[in-house]
Amino acid sequence: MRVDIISIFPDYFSPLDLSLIGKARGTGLLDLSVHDLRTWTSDVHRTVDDSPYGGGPGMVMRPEPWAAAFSAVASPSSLLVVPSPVGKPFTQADAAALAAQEHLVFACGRYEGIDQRVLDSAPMPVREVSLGDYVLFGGEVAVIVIMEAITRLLPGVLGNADSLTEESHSDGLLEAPVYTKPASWDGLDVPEVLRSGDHGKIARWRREQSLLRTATRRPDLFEAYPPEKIGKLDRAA
Ligand code: 6GU
Repeated sequence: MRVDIISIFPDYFSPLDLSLIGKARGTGLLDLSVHDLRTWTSDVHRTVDDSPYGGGPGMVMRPEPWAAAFSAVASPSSLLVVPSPVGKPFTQADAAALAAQEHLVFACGRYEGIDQRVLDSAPMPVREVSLGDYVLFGGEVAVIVIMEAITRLLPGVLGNADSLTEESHSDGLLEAPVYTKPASWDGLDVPEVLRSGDHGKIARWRREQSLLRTATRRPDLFEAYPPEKIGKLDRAA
């Protein structure tokens, strides 16, 4: 997969050299480039922003550098991803959809945002995504988050593909709690069932914990979970 990130703070993206994303880049599974938006300015001050029409606080990113940047790095078959607090909430399903794309372009807005005409006239499809109901300084950290969510879904990045199907949000539920050695620690024991060796019983316990956790912590997810799937657990148990 090819990814181009455009930002006025390219240094923000040094974490993408590390760990599993760095490894995916090293092995060629991920072809990632970071670009300084100011590359595509033409004035001596390398201006990227100006005051908002209609008044109000802060500054807005001017359209010209963005248009020039898209001409240089994108094509009509690219997908433009714009992190923004006014975007659609980013979910695991969105991560999977983005991971299936051949080429992503991320446009990191700063200040009060990017001139709307940039998104309305972009020469490729555009997705505005939000990480949640709060405001960040800019899209940079959001892009790092989104890249983590995407990269771990790329075929060949994770050794064990089961960890993708059995994790939180893969089936609309939160995952059950996990434990490792020692079996007894600080007076606290690992649940007996997990040490029983009975794989059917373990699967039922995990499923029950998963439903319980989701119902108590995320009633919104639990409400959206198909009731007939809960019934299936009862029959299995
Ligand atoms: Cl994706 N970007 C910005 N700038 N702020 C946000 C956000 C994204 N998600 C929540 N707040």
